[in-house]
Amino acid sequence: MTTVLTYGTFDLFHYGHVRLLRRLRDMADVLIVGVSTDGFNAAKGKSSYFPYEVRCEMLMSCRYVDTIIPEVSWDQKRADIKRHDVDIFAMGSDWAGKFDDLSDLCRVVYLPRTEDISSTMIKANLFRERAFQPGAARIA
Ligand code: C2G
Repeated sequence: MTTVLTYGTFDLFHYGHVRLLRRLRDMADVLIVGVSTDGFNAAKGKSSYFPYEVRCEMLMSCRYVDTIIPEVSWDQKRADIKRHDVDIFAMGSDWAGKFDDLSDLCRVVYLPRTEDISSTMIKANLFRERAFQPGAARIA
């Protein structure tokens, strides 16, 4: 059984995320996704529109995702790879080369990003159309 692991914020879940997750799931039997917590995002200098729990809820609804784990630090990847017996660590190509140090533990691959879509782009376009007010998320 082949296990693949990836990490990300996955805010405003969009088709760029879906196409990555689908390709990853096609490579393996199990896809584990490390979702950045709100606290870790702050450490990354990122803020997400949806809170961690909602981002996890949307990812768990995705047919390609088998397991979700919290991503709380840059340094947890080695331990996660060992704990979950990961065969492949994979990220989109915007991270190319950044995690090659993990190649002593498992295969490391970077898949081409989907062009012309990102959470930042979505927010910028909605803001420009005055359809997006920062902090407007109201989770029922
Ligand atoms: N991605 C993609 N195509 C896009 C947008 C994103 O393939 N159009 C990929 C990214 O390359 C990444 C994953 O989707 O592999 C998640 O992207 P983000 O949510 O932006 O995650 P990021 O902030 O890059 O956090 O420790 C790693 C970090 O947690 C990654």
